[in-house]
Amino acid sequence: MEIKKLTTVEEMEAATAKLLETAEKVGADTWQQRVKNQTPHCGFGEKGTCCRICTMGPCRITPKAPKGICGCDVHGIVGRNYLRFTAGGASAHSDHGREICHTLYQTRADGNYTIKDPEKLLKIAGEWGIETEGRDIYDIAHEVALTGLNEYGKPFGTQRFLSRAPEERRKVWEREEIAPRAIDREVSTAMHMTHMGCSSEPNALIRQALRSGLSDGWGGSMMGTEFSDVMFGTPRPVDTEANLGVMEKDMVNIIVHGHDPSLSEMIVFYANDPEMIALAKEQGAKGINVAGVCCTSNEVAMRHGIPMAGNFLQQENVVLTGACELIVVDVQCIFPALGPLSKCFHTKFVTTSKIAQMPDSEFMHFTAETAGENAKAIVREAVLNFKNRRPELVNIPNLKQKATVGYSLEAIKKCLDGVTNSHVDALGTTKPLVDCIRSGVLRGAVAMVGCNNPKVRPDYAHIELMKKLIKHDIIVVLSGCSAQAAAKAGLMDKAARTLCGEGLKRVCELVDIPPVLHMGSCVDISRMMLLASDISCDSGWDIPQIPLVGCAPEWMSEKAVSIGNYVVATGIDTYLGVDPYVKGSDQVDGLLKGGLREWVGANFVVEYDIEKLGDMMIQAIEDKRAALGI
Ligand code: BF8
Ligand code: SF4
Repeated sequence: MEIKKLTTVEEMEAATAKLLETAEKVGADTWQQRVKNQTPHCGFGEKGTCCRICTMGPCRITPKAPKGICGCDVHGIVGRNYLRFTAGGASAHSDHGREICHTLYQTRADGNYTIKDPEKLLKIAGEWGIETEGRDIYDIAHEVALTGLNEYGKPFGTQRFLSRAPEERRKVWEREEIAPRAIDREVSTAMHMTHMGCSSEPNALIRQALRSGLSDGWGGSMMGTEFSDVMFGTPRPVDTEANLGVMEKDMVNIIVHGHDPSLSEMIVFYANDPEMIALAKEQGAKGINVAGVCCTSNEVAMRHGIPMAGNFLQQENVVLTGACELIVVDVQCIFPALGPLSKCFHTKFVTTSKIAQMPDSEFMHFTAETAGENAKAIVREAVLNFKNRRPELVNIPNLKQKATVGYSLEAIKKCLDGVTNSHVDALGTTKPLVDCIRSGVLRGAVAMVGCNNPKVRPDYAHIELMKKLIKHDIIVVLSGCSAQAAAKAGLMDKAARTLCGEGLKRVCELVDIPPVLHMGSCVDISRMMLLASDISCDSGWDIPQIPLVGCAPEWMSEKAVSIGNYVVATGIDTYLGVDPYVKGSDQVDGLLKGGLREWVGANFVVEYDIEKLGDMMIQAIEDKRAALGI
């Protein structure tokens, strides 16, 4: 079999270098330049040893000044900073989930948003004890949405979705007093604990970081994922393409960027509207092409096969192609740089959410009630902008790869079911996967997630680690910008199975899957938590025993830290390629990298050397196998 040819990081970098020439020509500012301006970074910030939570400070910890003015030591300061970082991430993910709850509340049979997966809705209603018998599906949806919204502020009890975790795990969370209560309460408690004159004891601070993280992963994010599936369909394998070459020279290019599928779904819908396509043709374009950036891209790729233009550090590149008529964004991971950058081209930069308003953008408020007309107006604006393109600036790199995406947990189980014909229950099972791991055909699994970060050569860590892992018969599940790195390189093409070890290759052939599986956006890491829970139930292994680790080699955001906290608190060791600003305190650092194991059975590992990081993960998986005696 011919070995699959991947797109190399060098090829991607060469394409970027060409685009940077355009940037220079038009006098545009880019992140590559801004990194130079910001380097070296502040050492206090990097170590987490600067406190500015009251105006007696800011206090910076040095050997000469080992305490802040209030007497807080370095461990308290580093721990508080870490907890605030986590709370920022948990709030962002969970607020995304809240928006999705509101959208679910707006669903109507004849409305902008409808129910596409009633089965999933009924399943959740059943789990939550909501009456379904003889009721209209939209009545049920509204009650589920309202119940979900109450998860944010309920005065008593813990998150409803915790019931999906294995019993052992729930006991750990209770024992350690980290079972998450109301989502907003966990964020609020984090902010309160870190107020001047509250907690400065590292154990207490890190415990609350785990709890806030869990309120995200098993609360807000999980609702975001589940209700998105209910409204927009649970992803199933679908073919698409990835990298900047998906932009079309002769078409109107609309880039959707951000996170909330409520917006991107509507844009995709109206980009297919015959009236809009006719208008595009009138303007001299061959049609309308929608492509995505960041997690929004994952959402619409997984459900509609919309091509993925790129990940986080490629967002400026889409504008630099000179072929982007409009870039429409909602929330999170959007560079404010896009405003001034788009002004150097004909590109319209449209912000839509009151949560993310930026200078030099056109604000077109998008709401669930007016979604249809908002989306149509945005698509129309893009189409009418086609004529303003400056042909001399157009340069679309000739880079793209095929990808099969859409491996929700349900889809993975269905694929496995198809092979074994087990049909153990209607919803499928992970037992065939467990059998493969038990027999050693697969050594284990890695959940690779997260961003790009200029501190790591962009995409290099993701791609190199994936190549290494699949060669060792370790299956990789992906989300977020890590997933797009894989797709851009060609690792999500089923033909990439030629790069696997013999065992994984056999599994991929039998099940007809690529060796790295796209599980969705960052809120969809909740899908991975459910996958781990299912494997635990199907195998009888406790989650920390499963030959499974998490990895975020290029992470950068507060959300990523919140995720890291809930992945570790769920019992999955997590390997990072970037430090979470805690080096200033050996106590906090020691807790995260070791002490947590006593609480939750897993911890963080940080290693900048990507080769070593990969070796460590493989070793950890082999150690877990040995401990299980398999
Ligand atoms: O939530 S992986 S850069 S896009 S933070 Fe952002 Fe990071 Fe990408 Fe999605 Ni996740
Ligand atoms: Fe300084 Fe304490 Fe105020 Fe922080 S809370 S800025 S350490 S005085």
